[in-house]
Amino acid sequence: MSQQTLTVPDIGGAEDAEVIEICVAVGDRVELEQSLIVLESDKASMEVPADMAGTVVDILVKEGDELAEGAAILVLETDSGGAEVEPANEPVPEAAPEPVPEAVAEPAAAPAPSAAMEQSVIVPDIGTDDAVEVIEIIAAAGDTVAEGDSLIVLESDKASMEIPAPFSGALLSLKVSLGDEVRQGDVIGTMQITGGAAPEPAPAAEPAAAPEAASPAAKAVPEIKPAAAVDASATPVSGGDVYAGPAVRKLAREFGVTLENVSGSGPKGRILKEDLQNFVKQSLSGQGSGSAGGAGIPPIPEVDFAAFGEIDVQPLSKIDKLTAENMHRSWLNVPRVTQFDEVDITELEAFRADMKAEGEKRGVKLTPLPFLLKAVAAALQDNPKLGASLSADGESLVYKKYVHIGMAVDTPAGLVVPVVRNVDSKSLWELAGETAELAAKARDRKLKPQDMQGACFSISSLGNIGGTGFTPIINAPEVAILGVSKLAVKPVWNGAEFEPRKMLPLSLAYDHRVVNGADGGRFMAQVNASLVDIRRLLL
Ligand code: CAO
Repeated sequence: MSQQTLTVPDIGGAEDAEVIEICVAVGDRVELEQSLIVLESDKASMEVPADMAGTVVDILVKEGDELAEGAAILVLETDSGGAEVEPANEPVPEAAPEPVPEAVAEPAAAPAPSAAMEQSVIVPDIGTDDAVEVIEIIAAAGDTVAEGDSLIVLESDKASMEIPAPFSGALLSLKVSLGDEVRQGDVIGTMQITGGAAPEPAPAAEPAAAPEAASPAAKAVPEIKPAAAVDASATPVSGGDVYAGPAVRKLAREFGVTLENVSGSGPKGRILKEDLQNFVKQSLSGQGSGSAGGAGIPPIPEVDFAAFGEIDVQPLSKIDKLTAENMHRSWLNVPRVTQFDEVDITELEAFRADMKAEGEKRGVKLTPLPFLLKAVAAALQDNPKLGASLSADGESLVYKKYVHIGMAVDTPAGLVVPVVRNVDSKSLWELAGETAELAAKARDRKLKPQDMQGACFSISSLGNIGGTGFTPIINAPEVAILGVSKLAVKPVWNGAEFEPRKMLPLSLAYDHRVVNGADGGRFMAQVNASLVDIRRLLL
């Protein structure tokens, strides 16, 4: 075992990338490639992965710190049994880096540019082999651009990144549209290079720039030419004269703000996050003071909390922001009814206790959740409206022939809802294993987008946390969700006397445009009956 200090890898030359999230804590076990911190520069946000496995013994940065390549992040007790490990970010001598041409468009895929010639513009190394979506087109065919001016913005699930012009000249064509997916090496356009002299092939990469084997680059930006990715900030980009980084552009999209309407207070008129925030504040207060425009919803007044005592402002995680957006959308769009019930699961609990030893043998814990999934799956098959969705035009109801159920999982980064597929055809043991696996993946941030898609219905179980009942928000376009609260032993009248029974509180929230009270009542009655007597699940 030895201790290693992990440092910031090549992040495209950014000098002041801000730590916006720390993904690990002292004592955590860290696997190779696991995200350690998230950095955000004015061009991109990027996760910095571990380049070795081990246990975190010290964290040397805090949120808000500004870091450059080589800055120490944390100290890791590594797994390498006693042998001294090379410092994380030093190049391995045998694997000396190949000279890297400086131009962004990969010359390997195009002939070396010569004066006034036509050149393809190619997606450079974007830190992933996956296809990445074009979320913004900044330049247009016919524009004259300087080397390093941003042409388009790409967004993966890890980062957004601007693709800069590899040369100065005229953009003859841009072959991508919004929503297209591109990969490293794809041709996205052509340029007529101006300025007479052919661009010089760049000098060999500095040996200090570690090769990937020695130091995996931060997952987001990396090989996009540093000078272009960062120094280009000195030159306003084209595209409606909007001059802003991806983080600001993304925020603007989330707010629905047209950046052309926002004036930038940064160097050379760059639009800063604060400019956008001020713009939104002004728009809201204008709306509040005049005749209520838009949806007519009055804004919540801004309060200076620091005036009343010490405060600590923590940025929301990406998941928190997405959840807030989804919840708000559902809240505003869906007329919701919540219906409550209490289910006697005394027998189910006795069966679960009987199965404990077998579960241990199988290495699976049988919680109430798999029973709930099975009971809901059966009730969905008999009451298919609860698993249907309204079509986008509101003219029809889409019934699904599959039974996929989402389960809300509480994670340190926020609420996520992975989906258990084909619940109707799985055994309780299978469901127990799969739900535990999905919950673990959720907490380790290992879920893929497809793991969270396709549900017909969701279950939100707060049973292990507490509460006697709650009104869950529907995960639209699903039309119903089951909330599960904490089991309590209660006196129940059996016709002759009160006896202690284990009662599980359930709440079914549904979209009243699709599900009426009788539908909801029948569904709930069936779930109830299946949980009271789980033999019904065999019928
Ligand atoms: N009442 C009492 N105890 C319950 C219970 C209930 N309704 N449901 C589960 N438990 C018990 C389990 O039996 C287990 O106890 P034992 O260890 O003694 O067997 C314990 O609570 C822990 O269960 P668990 O949480 O590990 O597993 P689970 O299958 O019950 O739930 C999951 C998995 C992922 C749903 C859960 O961990 C979770 O994240 N819940 C939060 C969901 C959430 O945030 N919902 C809100 C969304 S809306 O804001």
